[in-house]
Formats: sequence, structure tokens, C-alpha cells
Amino acid sequence: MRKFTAIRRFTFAACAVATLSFFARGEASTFVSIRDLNRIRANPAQPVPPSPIKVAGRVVEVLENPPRVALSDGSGTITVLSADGNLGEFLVLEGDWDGSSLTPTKNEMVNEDVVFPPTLFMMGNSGKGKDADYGYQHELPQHPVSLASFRLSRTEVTRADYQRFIDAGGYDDFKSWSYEGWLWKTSHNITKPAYWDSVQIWGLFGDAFEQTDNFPVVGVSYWEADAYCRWAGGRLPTEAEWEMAARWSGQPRSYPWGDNWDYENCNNWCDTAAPGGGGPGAYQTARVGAYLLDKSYSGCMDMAGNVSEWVSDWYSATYYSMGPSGGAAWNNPLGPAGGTAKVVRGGNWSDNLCADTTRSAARKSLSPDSRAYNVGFRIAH
Ligand SMILES: [Ca+2]
Ligand SMILES: [Ca+2]
Repeated sequence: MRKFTAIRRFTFAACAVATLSFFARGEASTFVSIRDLNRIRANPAQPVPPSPIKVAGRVVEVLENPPRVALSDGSGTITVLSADGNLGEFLVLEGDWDGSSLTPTKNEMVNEDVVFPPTLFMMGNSGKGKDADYGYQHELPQHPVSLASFRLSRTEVTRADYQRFIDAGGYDDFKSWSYEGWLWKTSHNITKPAYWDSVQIWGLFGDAFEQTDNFPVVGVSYWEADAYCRWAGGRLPTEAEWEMAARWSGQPRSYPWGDNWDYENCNNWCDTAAPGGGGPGAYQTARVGAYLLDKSYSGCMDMAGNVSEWVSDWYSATYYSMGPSGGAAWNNPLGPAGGTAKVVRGGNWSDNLCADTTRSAARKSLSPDSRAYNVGFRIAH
């Protein structure tokens, strides 16, 4: 079995991406300040971006004090790839270029993929720690699962991501939909997610808040999540893929970050810090990736909290007991052949059983027609 150190090296070397989009005019060669990229890098222990790095396929020099990137052109969208290191939190910067500096107008984490090699892991309730404290029968038995290589989006799919699906006519093109999904969509005359307006109020006592572009899309049924993934050339992750990405570090963790519960680590009912918006008791989602400690060993964000996530499996309370006998690994399990409810994984902003439902082994079932304000999804390839 390969170690996750190898995954990390591969992921960061091949996929570490930050994008600087800006409106620029002028010289053939100019300097763009990336001080804001630097400022937002949450972990001060992380190094200055390695030099040289690639910008839109070209190697350019990264200058320090202050950190900035030398660019050879002054317009359009550029992509910054780290050559061999972690740029920190991956961000999109958009801003106004005045000829000497960039004034950001938007920062958001890039929803790039984490790449997983073939992995053997232990799925289900570990019987230890918080799994023992809060476990449920349908999380048993713990069983070995062997997964083929796959990619998974680092963050939940955002409203900006989903807007592109809408703008591309995704709701009008049957080719992006399953047969069942298309029937559901047309019979209910669905043209956009529920809770799609940017300003929302989600609690009896909650304040109005704004879902910006980099908040997770919510209010999508399983069929809409599935259609988005098909349109984007991907698919929903399987339940096994989701759980491995959330908790496996060579050992199963209770939560993405480890075995100890801290309600401030993720967007759940109990946290008070609300780094992605809101405040104590805030009835709302948060910007994806805003809770920096809600990060799995593999680098996926918000797998404990923010929104719960559709996976592709039909739900069965006894499915884990249907695997191979004799302790053999179950290869790429896809879930039951059919059912009446789909599996949803991970906790969310409205979960008030905070330490329980945010566990990485926790499972929930939900009608595929359901369009909830606390359920979104991420995309696999
Ligand atoms: Ca919260
Ligand atoms: Ca989540």
C-alpha cells in the first residue's frame, strides 16, 4: 500500500494551482504584487512560493521582499503552478490592475483536484475514540476496501462552479442528465437550485447573509448534483472514495484533522469563530475552505462540516456486511444496485449533534429528490 506522503508530493507537484485573474493594460513586462496571495496564506509555517514557478506554462521568477511574480504579459487570466511546493491555500485573485499593483476584488480557493493513487483502506466505524462514543450500527462492520486511482475536488462545488452549468444551458440539455433525473427535473419544472438567491435567511433567529460565488451550492437534489458532474466530465464520488478521502492517513481518523473533537475546527452548529462568515450561532454556510482546520490528511477541505455531500451510492443500512468474506478487500464498492434513498456524507452548518454527525464514518440517507439548504456535493473523476 502506498503512503500518503507520496500522494502529497504528487498532488502538490502536479496540481498545486493558484490563479491570478486581473484586468491589466500596458507594458509587455510588468510586476504583479502577490502580497495578498501571501497574506491570505493561512499557515505562516509554509514557505514562500518556490522559485521559479510556472505562469501560464512559462517559468518566471518569484521575487521575495516583497513577494511578487514577474509576468511577461499584462492581460487576461494567468495560472500559477508551483514547481515543487505548496503555495499555501490555493486562491483565485481577481482585481484591478492600476499599472503598478493589483487591488483584489475577489479571493477564493481554487477548486482543483486532489489525486489519489490506488489505496487499500479500512472503511466504517473503527470502534475506537469518537467512533466508539457515537457510532451507529449501519457504520459496521469495519471492512477493508481497495480503491483504484481517482481524483476528487479539493472543495465542495461552489456557486460559481454551478453558475457555469446554468449558463451553459445545463438545465435544458438532456445529455447531462440521467433518465430518472431528467424525468424528475421536467416533471417538477426545475430550472435552478433551491436557495439560489444570493441573500438568504435560514433560521428563525438568523440574520440575512450573502452567499457569494465561493460559497458551496446548496438546494440541489441528487439528480442536479449528478447532472452537474456529468456536464463537467466527472461524476459524484462513491461512498467509499468519499470516506477514504475524508479520514485515511494510513489509519482511520475520527475526523478529517485527527481523532480529537474541537467544535471550532469546522462549520457546524456549535462553532463560534465563523471564519467564512457569520458569527456565533450563525445559520449559514461559509466560503469553501474557510475553516482551515477542516482539512483531511489528503488535503480535502470541509469534509466534516459546511454542507453535507451527496455521494453516488444508494443507501442500505446493511451494505457494509455484504462484502467479501474471509477478510478480503472489497474492490471499488459502488453501493447497492438500487434503493429509495441516496447516501449523504459529512456534517453541515446546521448539525447540532456536532461531535457525532461530523465524524468521517457517519452516514445519512436522503431522498434523491430532496433539495436541502445544508446539502451540496463535490466532484470526482
Ligand atoms: Ca457554524
Ligand atoms: Ca462538507
